[in-house]
Amino acid sequence: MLTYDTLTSLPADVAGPSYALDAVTPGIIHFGVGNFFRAHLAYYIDRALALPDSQHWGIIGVGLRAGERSEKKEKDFAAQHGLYSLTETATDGTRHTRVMGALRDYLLAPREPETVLDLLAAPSTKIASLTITEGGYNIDETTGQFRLSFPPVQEDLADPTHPKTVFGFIVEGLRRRRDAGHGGLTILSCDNLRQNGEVSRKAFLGYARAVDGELAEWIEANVTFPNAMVDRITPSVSAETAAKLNKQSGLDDLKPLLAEDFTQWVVEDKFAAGRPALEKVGVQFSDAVADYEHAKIRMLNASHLIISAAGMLQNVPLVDQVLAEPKVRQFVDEVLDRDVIPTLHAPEGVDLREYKQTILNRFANPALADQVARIAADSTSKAQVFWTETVRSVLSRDHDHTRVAYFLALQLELMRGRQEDGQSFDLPEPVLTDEQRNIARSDDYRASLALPGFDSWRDLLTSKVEDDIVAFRQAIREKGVLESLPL
Ligand code: CS2
Repeated sequence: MLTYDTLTSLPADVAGPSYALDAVTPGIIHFGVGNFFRAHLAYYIDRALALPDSQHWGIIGVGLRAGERSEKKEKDFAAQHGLYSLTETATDGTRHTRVMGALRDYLLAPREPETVLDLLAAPSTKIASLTITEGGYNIDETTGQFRLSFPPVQEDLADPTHPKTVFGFIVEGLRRRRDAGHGGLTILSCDNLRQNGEVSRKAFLGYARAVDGELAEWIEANVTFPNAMVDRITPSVSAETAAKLNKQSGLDDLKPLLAEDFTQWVVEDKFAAGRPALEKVGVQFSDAVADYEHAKIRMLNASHLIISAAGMLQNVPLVDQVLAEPKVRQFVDEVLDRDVIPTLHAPEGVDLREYKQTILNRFANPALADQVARIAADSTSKAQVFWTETVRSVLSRDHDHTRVAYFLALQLELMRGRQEDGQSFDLPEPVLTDEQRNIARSDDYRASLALPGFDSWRDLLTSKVEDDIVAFRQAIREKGVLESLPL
């Protein structure tokens, strides 16, 4: 097992924290301790902890859901003192393994709600960060408003001092902070959303207003919500991959992690209670985060969705394998060149065609073995976040809508859950009701156009576009993905 004791005898090519772990105190409380967080925010903080006078920026991770998986996580992190190894792999196969020390503790909120609330209220906590997934912000895509009617939110509103949702926890923590005179903090979203800071503001203020108008005003005046673009491909780690990583590194790590060697974080410098010197560890601060976000989400994440739907339908499990098929690569390339790049405003100094090449090369990294099933999960939320502007811009002007219609057909076939060879599969779709899932899985082409995944562009679906989507769905079923791609 990886513990404090093993740090003194790490294998020769494995690096460990260069700062004293027992000198680290918590300054950040993070909700949603998944692989992406461990390879991104925790990676930058690990590097920042090695800077002089920076040891007060340790992270306490919080899990919001009880259950076997979270309990196992809690047990594993406790056994390893929050330590885990991160192996960064480059496309040419070079590897680098490092033990991360930024995560100082992991709490299960349902088990220790008061500890979580005390931490949020503590003056030493300066940042509450989030990776709660694209759909986790509970925003209604048609109205753009926080959904107060969502049952877990209703439960928190009925008893706000005993919260269960992330909104309930943070807002109750902020109430205690205000009452204790401890000042505000920064709510830092690290999720792939357009304007993730603005979305967080809407969500937390939407909830806070429903609890207590004065508290909401205090939050508006004392809490900041920086927008940020986050980027690092972090595959899921199966037991098999974990064993392989341990074999390669020589460690005996319960929670080894794998990521590409590329990483990027562009953030607005709006931190209400200070921040680590992140500019010294590779973070870019910018007032034009939106340009970076739009380019990343509409190019990388949107093409990831094409690849993952194509892979799921063809039963090709890894991203690099799907993209190795020249027709898929050509289709992705054409979507980006013809439908996406013309709608973007390039971030300063960035050439979007070069950016596209970098993305496609990253996808082709075989050492990552990134799973299409990871990306295809929760595709209802993701398609709306990653595709809305592209779909709207293509459908609202006189522009060839063929590729967009094909993507929408692919998306609906993915939600139908049947491979080309007839085998069915089941992916998590947390925002769909059972009834909506049944519609998605049925053969009713028209009814599926009414699913919530289409909310953000339904008003633009002419009968011609709808017919084309249906025709593409039929072609995908009859001929398979590769033979039906409109090239
Ligand atoms: C993926 C992302 O899950 C997804 O939809 O597209 O996790 C992707 O790997 C990251 O955004 C890369 O930064």
